[in-house]
Amino acid sequence: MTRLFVSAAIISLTALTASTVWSGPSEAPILEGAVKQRLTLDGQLLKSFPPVTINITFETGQGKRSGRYKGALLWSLIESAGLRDTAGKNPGLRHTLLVTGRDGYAVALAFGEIDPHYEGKSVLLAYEEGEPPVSVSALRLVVPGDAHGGRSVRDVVRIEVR
Ligand SMILES: Nc1nc2c(c(=O)[nH]1)N[C@H]1C(S)=C(S)[C@@H](COP(=O)(O)O)O[C@H]1N2
Ligand SMILES: [Mo]
Repeated sequence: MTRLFVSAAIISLTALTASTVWSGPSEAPILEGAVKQRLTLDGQLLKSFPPVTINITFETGQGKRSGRYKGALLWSLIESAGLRDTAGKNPGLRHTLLVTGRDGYAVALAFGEIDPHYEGKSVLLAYEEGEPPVSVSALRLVVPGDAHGGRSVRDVVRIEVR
């Protein structure tokens, strides 16, 4: 009797958790803007790119943070989406990326920072590991070389190519 009650409680709890956590496919982060192909940044797409792991340390208002993050290179995503603007000299260098978190916090990166022909920095959209841990539903921007954590956007929901 008790066991039945416990399993019923577990089943209803599971159902409740599932309905609370499930936010639908339209809620997945997106990459859009001045690109040929808008991307839905779900786990399947992110894991289709070669995974890159990076150790970073940055300063925050609450002291130093260190973490190891695994994710997809932002450059791979941009290459896959394709820049719409192909006119004139070095079109990429005119563009920026605006990365926004669920809370509206937003930071900009320059195209030239991540383009392998220029600074070629391994900026990641991290979906595994990290502290606090990231996941495909709580992506984090990882910007190696930044002294402060200000550009390490938590819970990325949108990347706009401008
Ligand atoms: N979405 C979002 N990401 C954010 C912030 C924020 O307010 N919102 N603050 C940034 C700042 S200023 C810092 S120092 C780091 C702090 O990282 P932590 O929250 O993991 O400690 O997060 C960055 N990422
Ligand atoms: Mo910060």
